[in-house]
Amino acid sequence: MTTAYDPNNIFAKILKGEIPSVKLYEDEDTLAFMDVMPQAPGHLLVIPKQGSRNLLDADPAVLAKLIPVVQKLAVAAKDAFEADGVYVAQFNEPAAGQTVFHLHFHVIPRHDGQPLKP
Ligand code: DGP
Repeated sequence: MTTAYDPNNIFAKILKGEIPSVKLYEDEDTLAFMDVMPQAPGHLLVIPKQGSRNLLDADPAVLAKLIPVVQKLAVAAKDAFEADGVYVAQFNEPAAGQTVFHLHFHVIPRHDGQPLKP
């Protein structure tokens, strides 16, 4: 069973400007901003403007616009933080660690020697 999208989730409020965020990138379909609880310096989040609870209910057409932005920002974050790699992750439903129920991708620059679990 699929749980309905809640339009009052935190990231929906960020999209509406009801909660402040440090914005990094915005276009017609996508917003990227800094994670308020970073796992490492440069930890950012990329979200679609269209409301999807997570990857499981996302429209593939939305993903087709979102993923190139994730890629672009992963490259930019790696360069900006002189990282050795970039961790890109997203979680679906509480059992998998999801806490904010608006689809988002974590982009986290990683350096050699850091523990792999963010
Ligand atoms: P997840 O576990 O994948 O649902 O991660 C949600 C992330 O959202 C977590 O890393 C912390 C971040 N987060 C939670 N509340 C806020 C907020 O109000 N602003 C910002 N920028 N990030 C938030």
